[in-house]
Amino acid sequence: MYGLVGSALIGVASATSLSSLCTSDYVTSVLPTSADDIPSGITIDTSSVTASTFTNYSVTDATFWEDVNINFCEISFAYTHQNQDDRVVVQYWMPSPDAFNGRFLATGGAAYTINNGSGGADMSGGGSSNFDDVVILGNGTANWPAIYNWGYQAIAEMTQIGKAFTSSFFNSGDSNSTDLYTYFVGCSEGGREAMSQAQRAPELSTNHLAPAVQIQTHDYYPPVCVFETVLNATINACDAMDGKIDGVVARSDLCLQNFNVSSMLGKSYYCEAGSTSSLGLGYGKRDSATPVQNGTFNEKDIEVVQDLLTGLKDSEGRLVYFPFQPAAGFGDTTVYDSDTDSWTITSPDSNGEWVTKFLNWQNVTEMDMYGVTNDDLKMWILKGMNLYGDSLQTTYPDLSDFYNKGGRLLHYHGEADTSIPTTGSIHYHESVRKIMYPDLDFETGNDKLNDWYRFYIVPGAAHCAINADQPNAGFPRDNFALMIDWVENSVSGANEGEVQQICTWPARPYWTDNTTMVCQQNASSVSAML
Ligand SMILES: *[C@@H]1O[C@H](CO)[C@@H](O)[C@H](O)[C@H]1NC(C)=O
Ligand SMILES: *[C@@H]1O[C@H](CO)[C@@H](O)[C@H](O)[C@H]1NC(C)=O
Ligand SMILES: *[C@@H]1O[C@H](CO)[C@@H](O)[C@H](O)[C@H]1NC(C)=O
Ligand SMILES: *[C@@H]1O[C@H](CO)[C@@H](O)[C@H](O)[C@H]1NC(C)=O
Ligand SMILES: *[C@@H]1O[C@H](CO)[C@@H](O)[C@H](O)[C@H]1NC(C)=O
Ligand SMILES: *[C@@H]1O[C@H](CO)[C@@H](O)[C@H](O)[C@H]1NC(C)=O
Ligand SMILES: *[C@@H]1O[C@H](CO)[C@@H](O)[C@H](O)[C@H]1NC(C)=O
Ligand SMILES: *[C@@H]1O[C@H](CO)[C@@H](O)[C@H](O)[C@H]1NC(C)=O
Ligand SMILES: *[C@@H]1O[C@H](CO)[C@@H](O)[C@H](O)[C@H]1NC(C)=O
Ligand SMILES: *[C@@H]1O[C@H](CO)[C@@H](O)[C@H](O)[C@H]1NC(C)=O
Ligand SMILES: [Ca+2]
Repeated sequence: MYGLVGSALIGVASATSLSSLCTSDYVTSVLPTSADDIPSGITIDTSSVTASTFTNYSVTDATFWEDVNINFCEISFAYTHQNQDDRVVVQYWMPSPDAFNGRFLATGGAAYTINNGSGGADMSGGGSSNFDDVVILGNGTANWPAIYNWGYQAIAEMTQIGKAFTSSFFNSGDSNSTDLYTYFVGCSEGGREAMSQAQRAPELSTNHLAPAVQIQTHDYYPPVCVFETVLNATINACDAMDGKIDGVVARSDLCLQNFNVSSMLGKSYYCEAGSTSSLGLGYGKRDSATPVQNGTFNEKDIEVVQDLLTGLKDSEGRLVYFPFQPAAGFGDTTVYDSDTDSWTITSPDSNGEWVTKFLNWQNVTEMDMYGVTNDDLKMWILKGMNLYGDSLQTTYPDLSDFYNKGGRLLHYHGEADTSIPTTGSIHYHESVRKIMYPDLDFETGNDKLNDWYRFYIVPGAAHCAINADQPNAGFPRDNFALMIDWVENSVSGANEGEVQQICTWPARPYWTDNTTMVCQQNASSVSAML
């Protein structure tokens, strides 16, 4: 795990006073040990402390931060849980005392790591920070302590220990850990971690397999150029629907209502040999040995594409999980197999492990997709929700505790995410509104909710990233600064409902004269996104 203390936005100043505190002796002397400060049953290993000073460290091209140079002391130490043969390593970055501004920030991980990996969290005693390495103890035996650790406990502990440590490290006399503003920033698995804290405070990984399985169910494998051409045509057709021609589809709701892929029947497609386009292909395997793809859209191509655009359905046609937005792309689709000289579905990669290791508790890394059906996916989705309902799942909608403690949640989702459908986040926001404000209508309930939990759809953004298919679309890298303003300075009023050209859900953007954005709300647009 990995925490960053103070602001990432500090300038380069007074590294001297920092280095005088950045010694393992000093850190060891201020480790929190009081039972009031650290979680019950935890013992910090006082001999495990490391401390090193970083001066003018450059953060560039980061997903969540603007470029910045910072000074900090990188500190790590280990702790154990009573009667458990484990060892957890936490890492914190401390700013110099004059730059410390009373904030504690925890950051999230991605995929099967609980953080960036740099903290080297060892969650089970097995010496690995990758959760898929430790989730089972052997065939048929789940590693429940590691599952709960990963689910929410480790982040909670890192935060509680980190806040107590921060207060004693700076030893400012008038500051204690409850005086610190506490933030969490994360996306993807890191976003799940944020939600896990707000709710006590899993994404349905099975759904990652849906496009490939749906294609297999049709037993017809369109060349990947078909999907690319549909994506390009959709972006072209829907770009102007938001009032601004910029290659960004900021109104996928209108796109869904007004662009019909069947209009592409009989149109031609062409992709050069050997092209390794990244367009809309998710994280699937890419075979650079693809031949020239030159053809015309037939009925089968349209049928498969329509099926993917309308989401995973069971054998009786009932919707199992939401589709991606149109103009997002299709996730993992087809790939050329030069051995058989034919098109086939992509390899499930790490998403298959969710089924083999997490659901079947089998020590298998390469899942066999042959014969897997839509109904199998449905069964696995239900099994995952049942099995991990109180550990990994983050759909609990009652945020009363979080709200009562003054918590504020800023939640966003790329409109062109092809890893996790945008609609999943909208549904979560909706479920919180319905549970927290059951007697208020949609409009009034959302107004109340927006006082402390705001949801933003980021036009054109991909999965926690900018989008090569819609290059003019931005990705918010100033969220943390906005969050600080909202929490500490109660920003609202003048710009309420509009933050840096993003509308607060359920409003959607529209550019009236090609430059001026307004946030508008239409019943049909809301229902098209839900
Ligand atoms: C910090 O590093 C940047 C390059 O990243 C350099 O331009 C700047 O001069 C450095 N500042 C100091 C104080 O060394
Ligand atoms: C995050 O992890 C990557 C890969 O392990 C590493 O190169 C990078 O330096 C890490 N970033 C930070 C901020 O620690
Ligand atoms: C799973 O299999 C791998 C490779 O055979 C082995 O290294 C690992 O120890 C096994 N893990 C468990 C939990 O059995
Ligand atoms: C810590 O700060 C909180 C909030 O200001 C205060 O209520 C509490 O008494 C303080 N605790 C200690 C041990 O000073
Ligand atoms: C789709 O559009 C991109 C960007 O303009 C282009 O590079 C690519 O060749 C197009 N692909 C197809 C199949 O038209
Ligand atoms: C908006 O601006 C772009 C770029 O200047 C231009 O191509 C387009 O025609 C303008 N009008 C509309 C309605 O998008
Ligand atoms: C798209 O057009 C086809 C053929 O005209 C029609 O069957 C289908 O219902 C349309 N789909 C939507 C979502 O309007
Ligand atoms: C694609 O195939 C059609 C029909 O076979 C042919 O007329 C056309 O020239 C081909 N396009 C390219 C770019 O090779
Ligand atoms: C665990 O299960 C897998 C899949 O059935 C099998 O290949 C492997 O040999 C098993 N390992 C042990 C140690 O039984
Ligand atoms: C959506 O609502 C706005 C007013 O908020 C209206 O001007 C616009 O025409 C509506 N658009 C659609 C597609 O209904
Ligand atoms: Ca546009």
